[in-house]
Amino acid sequence: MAIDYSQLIPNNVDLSSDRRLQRALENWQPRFLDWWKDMGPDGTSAFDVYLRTAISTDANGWANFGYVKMPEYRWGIFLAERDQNRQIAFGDNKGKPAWQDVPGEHRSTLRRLIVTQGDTEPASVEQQRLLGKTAPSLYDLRNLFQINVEEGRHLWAMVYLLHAYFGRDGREEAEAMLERHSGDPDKPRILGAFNEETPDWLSFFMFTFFTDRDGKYQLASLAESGFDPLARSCRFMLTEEAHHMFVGETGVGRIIQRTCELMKEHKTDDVRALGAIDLPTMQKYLNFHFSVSLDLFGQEASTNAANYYTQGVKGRYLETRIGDDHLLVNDTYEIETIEDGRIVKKAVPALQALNERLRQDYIEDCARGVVRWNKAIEKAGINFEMKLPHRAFDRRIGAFAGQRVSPDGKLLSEAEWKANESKWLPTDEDRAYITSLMGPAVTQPGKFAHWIAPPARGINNQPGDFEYVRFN
Ligand code: BYC
Repeated sequence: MAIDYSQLIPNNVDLSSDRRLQRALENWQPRFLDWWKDMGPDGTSAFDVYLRTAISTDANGWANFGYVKMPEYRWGIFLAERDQNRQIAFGDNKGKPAWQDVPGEHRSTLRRLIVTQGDTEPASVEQQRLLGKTAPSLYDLRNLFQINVEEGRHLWAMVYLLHAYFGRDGREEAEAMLERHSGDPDKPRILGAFNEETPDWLSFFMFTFFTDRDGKYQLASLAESGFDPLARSCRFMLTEEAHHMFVGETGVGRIIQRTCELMKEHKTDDVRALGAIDLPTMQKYLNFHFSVSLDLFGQEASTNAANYYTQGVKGRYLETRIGDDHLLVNDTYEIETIEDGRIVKKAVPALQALNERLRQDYIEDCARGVVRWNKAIEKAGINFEMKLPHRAFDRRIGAFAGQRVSPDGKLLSEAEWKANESKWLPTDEDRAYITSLMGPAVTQPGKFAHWIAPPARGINNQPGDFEYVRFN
């Protein structure tokens, strides 16, 4: 169904046929806009930003580019097309028609998953609220804003489900989405990574590479859900997620490129003296963002995850392409854990290991990105390799929480950890240095901050000096 833009809330769910729901969402809309003004990108209401807006949810008609003032962005409700014959692909309900409504027995589980997913979206906008002040170029500023409005729309996607399918509880949860805030000591966001700060652009690019990629894997698992409206919402959200990860991968890649250029030109490793970001510091930021993002997958052995799967509410990554029985009751899966002071592999029931399996899919995907960064370093003739740290490094959730483990996976004493921590994770001094590079936003079209290379091509093939943001 095409998106109806004539409505106050653009949608492709025939919202006007359900007056009650429409009114409830129209009631939530001004609260969302107030939240955007208070907690969204700071001081940007008057800017004209070259944004893409979805015009249809099919592959061909996706994007429409044009200047938009962000508070006027057409946030709305877009679900991927319904497959009338869709069946649940896994668990006890395998082979049954996908649910068009919420089964009573899975109501609280589904609500909890939708709330957890929804909560991350406004959280990331809050985390990135001040970055516009220090943007390294108009191109980057525009990408930040594109991500911000899309995270706003992802919140809309989950709020629609809460309003449409969870009655009063759902409406209350939708309100609470705007009341919790990233890093708020009293009402924090639900998941750890979303209460961390994103104070500079290196952190932003690492976040969009690593943490948005968790979004990809979680959304892909929810896109397998037996609850069809959730599956269809997530399918469409995934199409937007790809751009966010692109921003992360190319952002880090462009910093690497600039650093390597300067190392070669000046025949030195000491690029800090030249106002650039040295590769060891980038590695430390990578370590931090990777481990924080690994925590987002939950416990290695999780009964919650087993239940989600058995009930048919949350599947595996690309569930329908996996060639097994999709029940997993007789299968085992190897996880890593600590026993007798050592990291060991241990087979556990596959159903319980689903968080770990998804984490493994995620790690392999991250590793492919790191290979691409390393190719660029090698091509520049520099002898340095970026590495993903071991999955047990610096974890807060799961079997390795609170353990001292080196990036190459050795269990350490507290003293050994303390002696090396500053080599592995950003220190206050590193952070101060990165902050010192974040000057006033570079606003001249085609110009870039000293520490980052220009992109290979413009958004929507625009020329290098395109005016992506007009400040008015
Ligand atoms: N922080 O059995 P477990 C995105 C809790 S990102 C705090 O492993 P489960 C985006 C857990 O809630 C994608 N608490 O739990 C990216 C549980 O609590 P209870 C977000 C945590 O349920 C960038 C307890 O520990 N989407 O979209 O199997 C920008 C036991 O753990 C954490 C989703 O996450 C943590 N890191 O797994 C914008 C999908 N980890 O029951 C957006 C929906 C675990 O003891 N969520 N806990 O009170 C889920 O599928 C699951 O809730 C989780 C946790 C995978 C997160």
